[in-house]
Amino acid sequence: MFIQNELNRALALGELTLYYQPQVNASDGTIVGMEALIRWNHPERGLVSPDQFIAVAEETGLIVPIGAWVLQTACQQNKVWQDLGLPPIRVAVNLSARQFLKKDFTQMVADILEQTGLAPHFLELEITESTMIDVHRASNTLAELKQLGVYIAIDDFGTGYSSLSYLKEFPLNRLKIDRSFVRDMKKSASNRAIVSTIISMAHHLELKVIAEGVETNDELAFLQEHLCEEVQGYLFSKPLPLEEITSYMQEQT
Ligand code: G
Ligand code: G
Ligand code: MN
Ligand code: NA
Repeated sequence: MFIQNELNRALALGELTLYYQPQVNASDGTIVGMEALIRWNHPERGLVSPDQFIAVAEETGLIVPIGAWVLQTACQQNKVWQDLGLPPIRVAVNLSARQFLKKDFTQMVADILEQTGLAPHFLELEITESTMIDVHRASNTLAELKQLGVYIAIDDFGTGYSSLSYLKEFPLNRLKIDRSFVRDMKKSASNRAIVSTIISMAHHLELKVIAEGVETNDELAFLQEHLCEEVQGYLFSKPLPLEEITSYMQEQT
């Protein structure tokens, strides 16, 4: 496909860029993290969303070098924010299964942390339930990452086809409630039931919870009432390019 050759070049030509979206403490509104979200600044097509190229990158294996670039860039940027004197926060990075399940993945993360000087507890890795389907390989990597001291979140929680058994077996830190459940909570009693039940289950398993796609004050109020620790969504900010998110952080402090 056309896009594949172009994607090959995109990394080398510096056309890939990271946007950042704040993750906020639900009770006091302080920024606790930033999710890094990749964009492709295409010379003709403009800003291309990851939905249009991550799948191709996964099929071709290009996700491995692209993913390494994302990790490196996000860790380095978080260190720069800290060096600017901004309050220390986590940076959250999305991972594809293919990238996470590679044999040398933990070593690569360790190398990036060492090279950027970012402390491990300022990095959170977001994996999806589908990454857990290969239980044996996932469990080895998760044990190594816990040893390293980075955090693990399950992204899009509740939308995958995996069983829940991994939740009690693996060293995880956080569930990210998928935005499809947060959306329409006001109208949908089932969505409210799913959201409150995920929070309660997570807390019983000693996991923290972040809700994504929070767009309204009503949604925020419901999540606060149910003791969801963190929130993320357009109510606070959409994903922004580096300069804008840095200004946003400076305004908040
Ligand atoms: O930011 P946006 O809504 O366009 O993201 C769309 C999807 O792309 C989300 O599911 C998100 O997890 C995924 N995504 C964004 N950045 C990355 C990345 O750096 N690596 C991987 N594997 N997926 C990403
Ligand atoms: O799958 P993942 O959680 O990584 O996807 C994050 C995506 O969700 C980003 O592409 C971002 O643009 C999108 N997003 C973030 N906040 C909101 C929101 O409040 N509403 C909607 N509709 N999308 C959001
Ligand atoms: Mn994510
Ligand atoms: Na998600």
